[in-house]
Amino acid sequence: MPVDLSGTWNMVSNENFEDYMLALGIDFATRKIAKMVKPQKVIRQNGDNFTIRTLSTFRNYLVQFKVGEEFDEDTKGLDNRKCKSLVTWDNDRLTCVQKGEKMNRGWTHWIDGDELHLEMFCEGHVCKQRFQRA
Ligand code: 1AG
Repeated sequence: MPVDLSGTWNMVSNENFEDYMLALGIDFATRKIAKMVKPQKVIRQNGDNFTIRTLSTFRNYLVQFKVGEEFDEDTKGLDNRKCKSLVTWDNDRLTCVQKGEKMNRGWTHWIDGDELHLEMFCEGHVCKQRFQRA
């Protein structure tokens, strides 16, 4: 049985987000606002089916997928690109590869103690976020 990431999680730290956004080509004004917000993750894990909502006062983002099945992702409201995304379990880490215009792009979620971790990476830049249960 894989771990269960389900729940409502509040961001408690956000390292290197600016670099990650720069790698994605996010404009100055958007970056200034985006780095101020503390998003909440609302994750629903039902077997291999996931719904992950990232909610904030500025933007919201929704992604739904089945582990092991490639899907078309439109990062609407973020960098507005189209990706072929594939999420798999790497031991207890839920890992997404986002194939598209940007090289080496993706993210990894895992739980350590009572915290949810997220690393988002793009072209060698890594943003590290931690969340605690709401
Ligand atoms: C994600 O999380 C994306 C979640 O896939 C959003 C996190 C970073 C934003 C990415 C690029 C920055 C572009 C624009 C900034 C605008 C708003 C940022 C703050 C609000 C976020 C909605 C991985 C995983 C599954 O949890 O989605």
